[in-house]
Amino acid sequence: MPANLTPQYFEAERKYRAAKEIPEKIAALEEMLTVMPKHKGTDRLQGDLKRKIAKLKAEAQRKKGVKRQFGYRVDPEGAGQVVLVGAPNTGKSALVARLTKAQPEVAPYPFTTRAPTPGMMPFENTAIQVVDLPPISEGYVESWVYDVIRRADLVLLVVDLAADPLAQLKAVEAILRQNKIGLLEEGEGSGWLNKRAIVLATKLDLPEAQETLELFGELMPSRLPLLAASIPSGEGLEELAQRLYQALEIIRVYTKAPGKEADRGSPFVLPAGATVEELAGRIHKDFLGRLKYAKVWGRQTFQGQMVQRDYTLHEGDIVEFHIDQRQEAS
Ligand SMILES: Nc1nc2c(ncn2[C@@H]2O[C@H](COP(=O)(O)OP(=O)(O)OP(=O)(O)O)[C@@H](O)[C@H]2O)c(=O)[nH]1
Ligand SMILES: [Mg+2]
Repeated sequence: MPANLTPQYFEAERKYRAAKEIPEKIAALEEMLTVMPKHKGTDRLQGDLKRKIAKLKAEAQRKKGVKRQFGYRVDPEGAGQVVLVGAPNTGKSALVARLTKAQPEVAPYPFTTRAPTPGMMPFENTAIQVVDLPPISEGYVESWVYDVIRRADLVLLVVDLAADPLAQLKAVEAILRQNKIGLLEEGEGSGWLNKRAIVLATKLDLPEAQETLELFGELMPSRLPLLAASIPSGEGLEELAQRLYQALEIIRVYTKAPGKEADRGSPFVLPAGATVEELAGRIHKDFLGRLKYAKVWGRQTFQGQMVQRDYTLHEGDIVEFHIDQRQEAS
């Protein structure tokens, strides 16, 4: 059956071919789909267009939060930002693909990744952002990679149990040190930045990985916590999520209105040691000015204890704010 495509369709198709950005492409494809005659003869074409749209939407989603401007920048999202740093082919992209909905390219050869890919890893009632990065190696590393690492909350240093994990760790650590990022030594001086890091040894499922892990554990600098995992089997990944959360040094707190229950599904995430005042400020600036006191339910307080604005919050606390009802500006 002929498709009987109309001039409007061909016009939309022309727009699609001319489109440079993903949103324009999606819009043109959607227009093609709308103006196309719908009958048996166009079933196949409709299917093709829908698939193309779905693919572009997925791509747009992946690129969200990544800004390209003299390199890249990754907007932080969720409870904390963890960057994956390591030698080529160690499994960084495979890990992001396994832990999140992001789909960075995974390949059995080195230097696959060229741009950052963030993804959100669900953790209990919150999510941690994990960012796939290009490898760090003796060869050329673009300077934006170091900028992304500097801005992150935590480094996950990925090494490969099928290679020489100790050599990889030393090499990566040395390159970062040359770029004034310290993982092991607390360096000082202008531009120097010490970053918290956890080491993850991957490919625990491969033959002799267990022996390599034991040896590596004895030889590696003991300052860094060491975890191991198999990405295909998922072994060790639950513990990884727990340890990442702990290492981010954050707390989840909840708010409630007087006489109502707290919404346990959506925590506020704050740095450990944050006060009632910081929580109020996070909610609204005006709120902060009018805050009189708060009541806190938690393990460190008796239930509904009245506290002042400088009160230090703890993981799981529920906070009820009491504000000055007068509207006058302070
Ligand atoms: N058996 C096994 N293979 C793994 C594991 N993790 C990663 N791989 C494989 O190792 C290869 C490299 O994985 P990638 O995720 O592309 O590595 P990468 O660190 O992102 O590599 P670059 O982008 O080059 O830095 C792929 O063939 C993966 O399937 C693992 O835990 N076990
Ligand atoms: Mg990669």
